[in-house]
Amino acid sequence: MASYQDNPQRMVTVAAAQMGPVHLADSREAVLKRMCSLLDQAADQGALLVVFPELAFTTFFPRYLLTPEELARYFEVEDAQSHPIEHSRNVKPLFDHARRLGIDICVGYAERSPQTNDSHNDYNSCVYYSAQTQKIVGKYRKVHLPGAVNPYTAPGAFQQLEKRYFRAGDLGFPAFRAPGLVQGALKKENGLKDPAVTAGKGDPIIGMLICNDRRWPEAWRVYGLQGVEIVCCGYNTTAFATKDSGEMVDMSPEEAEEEVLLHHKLSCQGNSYMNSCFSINVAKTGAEDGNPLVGGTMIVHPNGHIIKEAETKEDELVVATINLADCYRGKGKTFAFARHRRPEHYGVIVERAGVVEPDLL
Ligand code: CDT
Repeated sequence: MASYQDNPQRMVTVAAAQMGPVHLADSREAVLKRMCSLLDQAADQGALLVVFPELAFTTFFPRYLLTPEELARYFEVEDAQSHPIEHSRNVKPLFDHARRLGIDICVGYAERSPQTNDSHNDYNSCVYYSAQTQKIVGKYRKVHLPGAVNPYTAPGAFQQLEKRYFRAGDLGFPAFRAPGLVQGALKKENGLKDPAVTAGKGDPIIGMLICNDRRWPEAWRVYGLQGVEIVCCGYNTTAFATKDSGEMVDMSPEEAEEEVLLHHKLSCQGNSYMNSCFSINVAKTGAEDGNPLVGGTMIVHPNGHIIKEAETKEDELVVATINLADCYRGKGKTFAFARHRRPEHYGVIVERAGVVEPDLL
């Protein structure tokens, strides 16, 4: 059983690279230039990990009904053997720049993996690129896809067509270790095998979520059960949307945005606390061709406090130096899972997706 005793300080400087709007007419070169400039700022401030938003390279295209031909331009064509994402022509400059600066990046993109039967396999994905190994060491495909397959027909209805354009992620929630972020991390070659001794002393344990996933405690808990220390989560969250019927909601746009921000913060702060992990939550924000996205980029502490948050709705780097050892108060006490969890009572969580109410009286 992990004891989290006598853990050393594990300091690392991390950054959330909030991005302002990416409009339909913005060129890929212009977007990459903005992203590389955020990386330069991160290097100046000593950050070793930079997290970018969901679908960072393009506008949030699931708000539009697109033909297959129109859709193709938003995807990175990926094939595990010959074209991993970091070699994709459209995005390679970002990975090259991260490598030159010695910075790890986590970045969201639309993934298209051609299959042998030629049917498309599209996902809303993100990868973690390790500057030390010059490789992708983590990949995640968004599990919780919001929205609908078919567009709403009412005039003025807000569209969210992620279920139409993407398959639900099929990789689960795989935590992984990122080398090179903290000094003196315990390695396999040190020969120690007892988890009671090694827990909290290896290279940092990372998990990735994408946007809507952050609202699902199950996703965080699966990472929590792998000892996650940093959750990276990029998002594009609409600040104000009409009802599916096209009618206005019963509050002002300002009130609606305030409530969206509240739900975002509750989700990230609550789940960081309940899984004793830091989280780096990163918005694409501002109005994309008139469609408002909420801000709220923030780095959250394992005790649930916001350590640092964005002040604008533009490209902005939010930087914090964190001590991963701060995770162990929760992991070793209130949320010492092995001591306190009762999985024999949690069966319903994996047995059913929807609500089944008790019989009527
Ligand atoms: N991109 C994305 O997942 N957006 C969703 C909108 C859902 S409607 C509240 C989100 O959860 O932010």
